[in-house]
Amino acid sequence: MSAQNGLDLTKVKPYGDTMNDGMMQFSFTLPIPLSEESKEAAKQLLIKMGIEEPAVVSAQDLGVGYTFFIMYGKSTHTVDFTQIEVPKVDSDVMDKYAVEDFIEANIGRDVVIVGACTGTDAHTVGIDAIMNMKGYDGHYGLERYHGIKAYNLGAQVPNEELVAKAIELGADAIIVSQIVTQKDVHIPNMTQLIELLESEGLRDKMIICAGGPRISYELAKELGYDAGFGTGTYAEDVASFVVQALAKKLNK
Ligand code: B12
Repeated sequence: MSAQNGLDLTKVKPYGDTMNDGMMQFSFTLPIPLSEESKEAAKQLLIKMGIEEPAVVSAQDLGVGYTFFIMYGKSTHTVDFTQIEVPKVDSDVMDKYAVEDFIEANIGRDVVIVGACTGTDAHTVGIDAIMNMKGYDGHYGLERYHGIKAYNLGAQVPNEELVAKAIELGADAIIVSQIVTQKDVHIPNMTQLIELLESEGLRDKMIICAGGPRISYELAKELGYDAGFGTGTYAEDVASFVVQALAKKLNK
């Protein structure tokens, strides 16, 4: 199988300036001071990763016994692009106006969506981008949609509070933002929400979505969510999913 440019899609390699040159750029820190030996250590690390001709283009002593490297090298590995399968959201993405028409035609009442950035996570920008009236990058947020009642609870919202609010407002959907993922702190927090909903007998009554730069559809599904949305998501992506999933649920 080959792409338009004659590339063999079963053996795809990084591209620098010549097809199949395998060129890659790396940036990382080693916990050792800057020296000729630390540069050699960085090169050996790349060779162990299957990189040929590793070259240090920048090495900066961070002042406390750490060195930050930027390196180039050529990958010896390829990937078979024809065998790649990625689980994805299985709804059609509609624009704001099509979502509004869909609600009118298929649901016939307002859809209630409650959202928050939960746990200890203080990042509000992601959930605001999806929910706030103004939206993000030229895409209006859910608060602006006719037929959607959107409630943005902000950040550092405990799961218990989110569930209580969802019950109070009669939510059709809960949407959760998780931005901090270091040391996998999001996993127990995301899991706890599903457990709480299950214990309240609500899990199957609501559509539950998660989003964030390191939240994949696959991860969200694994943790018991209906869908997950990553970097570059707009309000219409999650709105399209929610209204289509809700219509399916209501028309069962
Ligand atoms: C701004 C910022 C902050 C601000 C947040 C201000 C605020 N009010 O939100 C402040 C300074 C408070 C902050 C604090 C911290 N931060 Co900070 N922060 C950032 C920064 C620079 C930008 C994040 C952002 O606003 N992105 C823009 C939005 C629009 O993008 P987004 O969040 O990805 O959202 C989009 C999608 O992901 C998706 N999405 C997001 N949520 C949802 C939800 C749903 C339902 C859907 C559908 C979609 C969706 O849609 C959005 C639009 O497309 C990032 C680095 C970066 N460049 O990303 C670090 C970053 C997120 N922070 C980081 C860290 C570590 C912290 C701190 C822990 C630092 C510290 N040691 O104190 C604290 C967190 C404290 C806490 N308790 O949470 C790390 C996280 C690393 C990790 N993998 O976990 C990052 C990546 C920086 C880094 N490289 O180390 N931070």
